[in-house]
Amino acid sequence: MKRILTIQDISCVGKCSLTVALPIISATGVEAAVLPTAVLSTHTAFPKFTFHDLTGELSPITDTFAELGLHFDAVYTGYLGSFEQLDFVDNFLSSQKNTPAVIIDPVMGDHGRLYAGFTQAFADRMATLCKHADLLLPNLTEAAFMLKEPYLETYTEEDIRTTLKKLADLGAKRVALTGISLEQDKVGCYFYDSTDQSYFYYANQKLPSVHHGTGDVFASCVTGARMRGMNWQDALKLGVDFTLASIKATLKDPNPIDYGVNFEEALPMLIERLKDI
Ligand code: PXL
Repeated sequence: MKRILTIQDISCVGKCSLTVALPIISATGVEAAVLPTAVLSTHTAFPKFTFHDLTGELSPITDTFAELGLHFDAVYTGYLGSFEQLDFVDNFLSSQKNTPAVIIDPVMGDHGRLYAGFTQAFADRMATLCKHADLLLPNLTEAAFMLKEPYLETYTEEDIRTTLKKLADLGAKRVALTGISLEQDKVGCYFYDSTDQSYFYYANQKLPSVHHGTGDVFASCVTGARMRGMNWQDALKLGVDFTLASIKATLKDPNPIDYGVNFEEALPMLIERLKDI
C-alpha cells in the first residue's frame, strides 16, 4: 500500500484540510500519514476561531521519521499558516528528493481575495515552493497572487494557457488550474504538463452555489487517485467528478451546512471508480 504524507492544519470543525484529506485519501485505498501544522477550532471563514501554531513540532516529527527510515510515496501540502511553515516545507521538500510525487495546493484564497491572515508577501514566498511541485493545484486567485497579476474575472482559453505556462515557469512540472469555466454551466480544471508540453481540460456540471473546502476535497482525491496508479489526467477527472458529487450531496441535505461539503456521501462513488485500478 502506498503512503502519502499530507502537511496542513487540522480545523476541528470545518470540513477542510485534514478532516477532509484523511477520509478521502483512506477511501482511495492509500495510507494517509499527517504532519499537522496548526490546530484551529474552526477554519478561518467562521466568525471566530482559535489558532494554535505547531511549527515547533514539525522538525522533531520529521527528524524522527527520518531516523525511523520512514519513506513516503507522495507528499501533499495544503493550507500553511506562517512564513516559518513555508520555510520548513521548503527545506523538508528539498530533503525529500526520493519522494516520487509532490503535490502542492497553495491554499491562500478564492474569488479574487486572500483568506484572513494572508498577504502578497506570503503569496510571494508560496510561489518559491512551486519548484518542488510535480503537480501544483492553484485556483485563479492563488495563481494571480503568486504571479503578481490581476485576478482574471473573465478569460479566454488562451489566457488560461498563458497563465499555466507562467505557473510552470515558477518551477512546477505540472499545473492544474481549478475552478475553470470555459462553457456556461460547466466548471473543471485545466492542466498543463511541462514535461511534454501537453494540455488537458475536463469540466462537468457547474452549480450556482459556492462552497468552502471544495479545493481540499479535489486535491485529496487527485492525490489519492494518482497514488492508486491513475495517470494525472484521469486523477484530475475523478477529482472534478467527486467534487461535483460532494456538492450535489450537500444541496440535497434538508439541513445543509454552510461551511463545507458532504463529501462523505460521495465516498462510495469514489471507491467504485477506483475499484478496478
Ligand atoms: O479549505 C482551505 C482552508 C484550510 N485550512 C484553513 C482554512 C482554509 C480556508 O479558509 O481557513 C484553516
